[in-house]
Amino acid sequence: MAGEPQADCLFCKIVAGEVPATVVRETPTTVAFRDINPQAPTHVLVIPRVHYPDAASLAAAEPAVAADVLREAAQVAAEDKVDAGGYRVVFNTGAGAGQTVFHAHAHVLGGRGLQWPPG
Ligand code: D5M
Repeated sequence: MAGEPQADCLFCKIVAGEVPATVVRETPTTVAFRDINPQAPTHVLVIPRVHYPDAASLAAAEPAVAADVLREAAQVAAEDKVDAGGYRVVFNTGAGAGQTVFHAHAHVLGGRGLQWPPG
């Protein structure tokens, strides 16, 4: 069912504590942890505890939780002190955009200059 944990989902396993992660923040609806392959000095993923395959389906089904993810992205940037210098929040959506884990997640990237447009 939509929103339910998926047995084959890596990020559902992180939410459940079955796969280790460097968790930096937790709320009743979200978990934030450091990316295993960081692309910037700060590279944190903010995920909803509920399972939706991407940000679009999360926002459509549970807009309040999607807002929680955005709020937590800002909190992560503030706690890592990258907010003043500027940071980026990215939702890769679909394989063609580079999405590899199909559990909605925001990348929070900061701590270095970021080019535009991204590759
Ligand atoms: O981003 C998926 C991201 O998930 C990618 O940047 C690597 C990261 N990743 C994969 N496995 C782990 C674990 N176990 N811990 C932390 N981070 C992880 P996408 O937008 O789907 O390409």
